[in-house]
This record gives sequence, C-alpha cells and structure tokens, in this order.
Amino acid sequence: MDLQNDFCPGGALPVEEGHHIVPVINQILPLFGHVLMTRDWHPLDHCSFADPPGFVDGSWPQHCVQNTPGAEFHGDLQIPVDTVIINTATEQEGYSGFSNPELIAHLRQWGAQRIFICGLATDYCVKHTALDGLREGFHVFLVEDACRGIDFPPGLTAQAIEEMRQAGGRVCRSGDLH
Ligand code: VGL
Ligand code: ZN
Repeated sequence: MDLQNDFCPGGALPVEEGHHIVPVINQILPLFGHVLMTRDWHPLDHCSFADPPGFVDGSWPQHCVQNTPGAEFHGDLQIPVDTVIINTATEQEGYSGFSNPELIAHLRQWGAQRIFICGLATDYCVKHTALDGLREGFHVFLVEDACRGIDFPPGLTAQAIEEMRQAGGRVCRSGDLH
C-alpha cells in the first residue's frame, strides 16, 4: 500500500520510519505469484487538503498529487515487472484499496484466496484495505514489520492492528514467509 515518497521522511505527509519497510518488502516480493501496488493518487484540488495541523478533522496537508515526484513510489522499491498498479482516492479521500474496483477484479481473476498486506499507513490505508478484504471473504494477513503507521494520536497504529485482528485478520512477520 502507498509506498510513495510523500509518505516517507522528507515527503509532504511523512510516516515515521516509512522508508524502513522498503528493504523488508523487497525481500518478500519474490515470494508472491501476484503483486498489486496501490498508490494514493489525488488531483491537485483534492478535497482532503488543508494546512496542518488538520489531522483531527479528516484533512491532510497536500500530498500524493498525481504525476508529481511525491506521488512516485519510493525509488528503492524493487517493483516486479508484472505488478498491477491501483490508483486510489482520485476523487474523495478514501483509504481502502478496494475503493478502486480494479483491485478486486484482479484478485478474482487470479483466483486469490489469501492476501498479504503491507505498506503505509498501518492506521489508514492498510487497515481499511484489510477490513474490506475480510468483508469480501479473503484470508487476510498483515505483514506487521512491513508496515508503518502515522500513529497520531499515539496508539492509533496498535488500535488499528487490534481492529484487524478482531475482524479475523491474521498478523504475521516477514520472516514467517518463505
Ligand atoms: C493515507 C492519509 C492520507 C494512507 C492516504 O495511504 O494511509 N493516509 N492519504
Ligand atoms: Zn491521501
């Protein structure tokens, strides 16, 4: 999910240690037959933008504007050639990868039953995608050390992981996958 420059340190909406998960994800990517990468892909006049601090009311500083460097995937991410790119939040701010119907269309086409989710941010896009995946009947695994959260207010990331667990998601670590 959303391993984009704006969500990494130096970006417009940085997630602490966001870039630390890049090598972790690079290590597990070859284990999967199918890879989807979502990207937060906002128009310039996107409704969710506001000057900080505005996180409480659902607004964010301007970030991940379509076709800008901030919206590009982190440069060290080793994107497999057949990766499917899914744009999200192109109109309203929405946090689930499932908000773009292309995502489930690919999963169905592949006959996927399990989905392993990682990326940014644990307490927003990762969480909402995991919960939607469970609602759609997939077995959902959160690769915990391959995610980072915004965690504002502190504790939000832990709460998100707990919500995913309660909903039937399973939490694993990259080292468990082989
Ligand atoms: C996200 C905040 C705003 C995310 C996207 O990808 O988790 N968070 N837009
Ligand atoms: Zn966004």
